[in-house]
Amino acid sequence: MMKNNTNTIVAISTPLSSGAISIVRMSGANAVEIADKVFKTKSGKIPSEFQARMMMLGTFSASEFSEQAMCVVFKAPNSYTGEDVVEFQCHGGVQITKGILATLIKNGARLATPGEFTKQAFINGKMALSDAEGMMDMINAQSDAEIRAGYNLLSGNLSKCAFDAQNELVDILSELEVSFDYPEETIEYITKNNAKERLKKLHQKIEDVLKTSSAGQMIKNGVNVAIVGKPNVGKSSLLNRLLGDEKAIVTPIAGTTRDIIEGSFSINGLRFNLYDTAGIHETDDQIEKIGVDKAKNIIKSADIILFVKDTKEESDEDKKVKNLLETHKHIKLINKADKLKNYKNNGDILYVSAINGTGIESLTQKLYDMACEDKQMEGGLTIANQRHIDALTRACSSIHDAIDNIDNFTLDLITIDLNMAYSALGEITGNTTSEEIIDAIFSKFCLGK
Ligand SMILES: Nc1nc2c(ncn2[C@@H]2O[C@H](COP(=O)(O)OP(=O)(O)OP(=O)(O)O)[C@@H](O)[C@H]2O)c(=O)[nH]1
Ligand SMILES: [Mg+2]
Repeated sequence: MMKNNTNTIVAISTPLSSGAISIVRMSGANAVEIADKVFKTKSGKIPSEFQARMMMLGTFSASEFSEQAMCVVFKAPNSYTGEDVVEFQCHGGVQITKGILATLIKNGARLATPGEFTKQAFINGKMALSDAEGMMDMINAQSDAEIRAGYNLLSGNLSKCAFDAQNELVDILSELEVSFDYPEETIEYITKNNAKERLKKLHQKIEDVLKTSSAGQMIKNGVNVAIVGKPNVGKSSLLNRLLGDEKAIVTPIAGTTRDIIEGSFSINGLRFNLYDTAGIHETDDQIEKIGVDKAKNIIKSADIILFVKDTKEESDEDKKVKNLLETHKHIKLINKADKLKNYKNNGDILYVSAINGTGIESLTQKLYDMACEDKQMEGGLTIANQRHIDALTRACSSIHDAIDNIDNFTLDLITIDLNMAYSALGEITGNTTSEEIIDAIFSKFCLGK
């Protein structure tokens, strides 16, 4: 682990705009000493005399002004960063907050870089690398499912799995080493077989985590749904109904939509990205033609397609659209159900009305079920971060090589495989990770975190 640095860092931890309160956070060996120079309670107490984690009211003496503020001291190691931390809560004006920051810098603190508080927490063993990334995912989350996935990372589910795997590798390696020191063949045979079994189990465990990646990526990126069909069947009306917003222009004129109209909404906390497209048909209109091409392209990248018609009959145009969908996950809809007298949903076709909302609930349920099928959504941990996926994939493949090599090769070679697996896992836990990777991760954090 890296050497603890004694720099005291400071940053504004809340968004810099006028609000009710702002928080300025300072962390490092001199944090309390610096705070002593600028903050005093009415009865004359200074931060070094405060009880830890007790919020105190007092006066902050900035260079240009004095301000009534709250101050709380966290003593190392019981703080976010693991160092002494002092936080000031002040009135949320931009100038006040900047003034407090400037005063602390003047008194010896240094402006933190983005993510530096969390990096310090990592350096002091407060969290593993993947935990810190989970925190960032939570902060940037756009749906409930994303928050849940981020929380799972932050609570250490992935790092625990990677730490356990690293320990198991060390254990297996040391057993193998001992057996190679004892040249009796039976011992070596038993140990090798035992190691092989353990490695196979470990491989399976990591593969199980990798299996959650498709669900994880779906949670992170949302499910892409394209609405396609011939002109005037009500695609844009459906988009508006699903979004609960009049986002797309709707008219009785065929060929209203030309550009792709996008919008996102959630079903059970999972984000769906909708794409409304131009009605697909043969046309001489130059602009509409471009729209039709765009629609055809978006079909290729969609996860699910809503194929919309407005009658049961299938026109030649419908057939053309249908041909584009054969290999895609899709839901067949007949819209304008409000105009129909007798209809019955069957497993294949869903009747809906964008105008009065009939069938929309069944549609969202079907979308959700379809998005989640073949995906491991339960069990908490889902991984979505490409960095984690790459690291686990490499760990798996090195363990696989070790299993293949164990019977026929020397200990040196197996050691190389197992070390490679260990380092790959280290990219998740933070053991053995290069400084560049660590810097790259924390630089993506916001300032003051
Ligand atoms: N009765 C009824 N009319 C609908 C329904 N949905 C759409 N419409 C009408 O159908 C016409 C076309 O609707 P749009 O949503 O613009 O259809 P579109 O498929 O986006 O059409 P293009 O963009 O031209 O391809 C409009 O007059 C809508 O009011 C519905 O559920 N019931
Ligand atoms: Mg339209």
